[in-house]
Amino acid sequence: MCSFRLCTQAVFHETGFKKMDISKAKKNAIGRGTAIIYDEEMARHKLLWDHPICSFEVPERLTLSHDRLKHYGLLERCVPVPVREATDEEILLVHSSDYLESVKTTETMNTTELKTFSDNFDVAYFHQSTFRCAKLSLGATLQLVDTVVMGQVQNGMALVRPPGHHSQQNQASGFCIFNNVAVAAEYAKRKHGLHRILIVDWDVHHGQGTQYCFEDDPSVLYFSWHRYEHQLYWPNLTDSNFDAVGKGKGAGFNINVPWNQIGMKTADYLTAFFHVLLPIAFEFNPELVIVSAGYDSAIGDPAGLMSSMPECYAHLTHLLMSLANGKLCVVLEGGYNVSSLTESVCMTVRTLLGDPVPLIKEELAPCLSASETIHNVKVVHQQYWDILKYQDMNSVLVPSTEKLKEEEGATNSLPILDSDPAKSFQLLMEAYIRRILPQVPPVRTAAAISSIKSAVLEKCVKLEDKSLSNEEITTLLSGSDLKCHEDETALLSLGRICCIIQQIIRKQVRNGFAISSDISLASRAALKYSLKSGLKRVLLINTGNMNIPFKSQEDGKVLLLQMYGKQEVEKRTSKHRISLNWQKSIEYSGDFLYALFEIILPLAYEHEPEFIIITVGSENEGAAVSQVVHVMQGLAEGRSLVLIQDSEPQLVDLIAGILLGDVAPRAEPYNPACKENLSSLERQRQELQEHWRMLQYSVN
Ligand code: X5A
Ligand code: ZN
Repeated sequence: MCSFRLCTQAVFHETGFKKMDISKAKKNAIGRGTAIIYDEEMARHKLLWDHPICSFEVPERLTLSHDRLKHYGLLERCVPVPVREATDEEILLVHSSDYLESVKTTETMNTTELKTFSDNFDVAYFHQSTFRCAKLSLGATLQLVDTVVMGQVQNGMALVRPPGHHSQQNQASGFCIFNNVAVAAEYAKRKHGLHRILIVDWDVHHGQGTQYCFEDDPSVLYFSWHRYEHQLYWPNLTDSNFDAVGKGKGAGFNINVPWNQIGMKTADYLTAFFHVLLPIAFEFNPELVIVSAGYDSAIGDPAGLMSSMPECYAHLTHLLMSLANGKLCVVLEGGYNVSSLTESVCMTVRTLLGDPVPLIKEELAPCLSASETIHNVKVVHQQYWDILKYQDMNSVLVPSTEKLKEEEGATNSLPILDSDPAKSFQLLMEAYIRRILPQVPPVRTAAAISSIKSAVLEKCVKLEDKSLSNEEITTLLSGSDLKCHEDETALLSLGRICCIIQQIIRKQVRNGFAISSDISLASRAALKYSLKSGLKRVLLINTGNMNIPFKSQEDGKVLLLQMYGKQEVEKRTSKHRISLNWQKSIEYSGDFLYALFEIILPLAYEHEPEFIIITVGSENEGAAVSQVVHVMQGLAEGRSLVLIQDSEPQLVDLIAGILLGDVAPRAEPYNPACKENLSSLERQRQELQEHWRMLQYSVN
């Protein structure tokens, strides 16, 4: 994969910013901020005897994550929120009073007594400070929920230990004392009156404790992926398999994605998001999202043995920020390779703060075993979710992994550079992060508009007016387009668009938008200009219904996704020109969400664009368009240009806000999908999956 390069061909003349205060635009005060909740007292809890497994869960996991946030200057950009102790009443929302009383007694135990007490549980250890730390860990999580739900911050992360998701009503388990996230969800229901909460558990272990709490509760949707290996991996429960879908009224509200192989990477995780979690989550339409954020699913973890790099968590976080009006609470669970853990925590917080999401450097295709798992999850959940209903899934597949294991041998081997494996891993990780971290452009959003009329637009930088030179006109415009040659206003507007693209390529500006009287012309010119400037892969998403002519020599460089309107049949010769053939304008409904998450987003990821152009035509619903614009910011390090038809002025503030980092509005109520559209989309996905691996999840 080639990396994005600065434009070296000085074909086009210099363009600059109009004199204005860039420092003002820099602040761009996005949302309401990101909370960070931490107290080093939670580092007191530690193992007092030898234990081969418990020795992973060390205090440094917390202190070094905090140090790393400081190192990157992320900590000072967050809103610090103090921790507090959870009350007995709060603990009892999930746990029994017998269990609470027995944990209380550990405060005065000696080491021998603590060890005997710990041996009652399936992998857990207690220290004299454990009860206090577990109350702080839970209290920190509740503080986070309070600040996010009450709107004092947009989102946030609680850096806590001990972790929570294995803990159950009557027992500690897997290093967990109280189930922080489960209590938090229950608390959000009782104290804040929430009706729909989504828990996303990206820890590599199954949060069986959380599953047991909400199995029959349709108000809490629990999603967990986990290392499973046909039940050979801890906690070795059939309850962790894909067919545990929830019980009674809660049937369909428990989603398990059991990985039957180690070595899962970003593409596998994204495939689970695109084809399972996101469609269902958008149909569920949560009011709050809580993440059981374990980073033992990342590369280098001695427990997980998975392969995803830290930037994976930037993508996962970004995608979840499009739900629940951006109300996102991230709560630390596992993660036992300290370098991998701390970098991944930083990726998460950086994304919560609205920084650009790094490009993915790994192969973007799921492995066969992941595809099989995802297929099976979809089969069992199809009956519960409208958005999956019309997919042609047939029956549960028998996983082929046993056979594959013999053929391939071990899938996971880490490069070791030093005699001290932890140190060599740390060096490797740091070098890698330096390479992939996107440069943050000084200006967030540039606007090609003639005048600034609203508070949102005030936060954008307006570019200097610049008409096109004759040379540029002949390079950018061809055939019938040349007639706009005479039109000063049209040339001025194209000049502004080229200027934005140039500044985006030079990393002076992250993204931009333009209002145009002819977006078909504008998008052709923008496409040409970006390819001329040396960009290798551009994604053009056309939400309107105008036709954009496509040159065969651009094939492979440009992926054109046309959302609605008719496509000329003879043009259907390229896998890079895709039309969803929608017969109505896009609106925020089940079929739109299906198209966005199960087709457009996977295709966009697999194309690996360096730049994205989105055209917004007439009659499209703001909520839908802003969702498209928001999710696309996760690609191409956020380098994107939105072209808005001048007949749609009401969309300008909304789109400018999204580009500046606002969250996309949640549509209420959920608008069910139209059966015909879903079936037609599913037919198209099946046709396209022959050419696009990110669309493959069924292996028939
Ligand atoms: C929170 C967490 C892991 C327990 C592993 C026990 N626990 N074998 O990651
Ligand atoms: Zn874990």
